[in-house]
Amino acid sequence: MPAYRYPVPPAHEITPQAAWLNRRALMAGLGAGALTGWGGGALAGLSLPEVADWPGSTDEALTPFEVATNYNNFFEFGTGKEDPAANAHTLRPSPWAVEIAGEVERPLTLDIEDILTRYPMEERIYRLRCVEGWSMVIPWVGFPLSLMLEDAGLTSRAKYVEFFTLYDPEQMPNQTSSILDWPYREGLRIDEAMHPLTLMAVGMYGEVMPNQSGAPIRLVVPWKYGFKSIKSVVRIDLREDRPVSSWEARQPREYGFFANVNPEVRHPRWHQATERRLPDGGRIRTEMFNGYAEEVAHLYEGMDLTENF
Ligand SMILES: Nc1nc2c(c(=O)[nH]1)N[C@H]1C(S)=C(S)[C@@H](COP(=O)(O)O)O[C@H]1N2
Ligand SMILES: [Mo]
Repeated sequence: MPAYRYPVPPAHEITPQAAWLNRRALMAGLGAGALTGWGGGALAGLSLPEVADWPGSTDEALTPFEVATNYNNFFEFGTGKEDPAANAHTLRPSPWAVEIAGEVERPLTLDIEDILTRYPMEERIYRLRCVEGWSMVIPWVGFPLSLMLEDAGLTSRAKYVEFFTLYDPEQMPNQTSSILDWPYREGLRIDEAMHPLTLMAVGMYGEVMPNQSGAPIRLVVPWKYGFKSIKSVVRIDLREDRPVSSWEARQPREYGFFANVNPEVRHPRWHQATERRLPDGGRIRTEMFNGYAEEVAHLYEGMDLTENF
């Protein structure tokens, strides 16, 4: 387990949030566990095995866990940043299975319990940057997606990967709204999916994944805008043709397929040259590929990134 300590947020940061949580708890008649999300996988009986340290982690200060789990985008539970923490207690992370199908030699269905013991787990501290202009630094627990794809065996026609979130309005109440075309869908090119930085995460801050952060298993692609990192994945489909993500389908001018963090490509609504590192609000420069250019720039050689944004 990690040798460092998680930063304890100063009182002025935690107090308003704690007060807010207490108010929500009283209103909803729920315990704080359900609200912070630690009731999710933990209450469902999931636990993490041994977790190894990963040498590539950033040494930037971690975003306090209270902030990372109470300021989320997870539209299945509402469009407000506090909605997922307040509402995601209806998600049941176990039983849960992930299906790998399409252009594979051995279609696979893996229970989350199998996944937790089958793959070597690492703690990787990555930056996460949302296209809206905020960013965090999060210690994920997970394993390379490539390991799962290799288990299924790719056919020569496997050129793209499509991911699907669970569709179940009973567990994800905002799926009754038409804000997005459900289930949430995302896609990667096969070389992006097989890249060693591309992670399937099953936990964060040394614990099983909180519901609002995408329990029990989510994608994390650190060089792309946050929306590519699809939460609560149930299906992974290998395909020959390029999939269309939920966001791209809704607004193709704003959400490109590649969604690489790129300070030089403007977004119609949000500034991309700098970002606000949560929680203190200071703005810092956004780096090309979110600081992972050395590892991933070669994937896009010869592509016009203004056109393929
Ligand atoms: N299923 C699903 N996955 C999702 C989203 C969503 O609304 N639904 N939001 C995305 C966006 S916009 C971001 S920025 C990240 C946020 O992840 P976090 O809550 O762990 O910070 O999740 C992404 N994955
Ligand atoms: Mo986002």
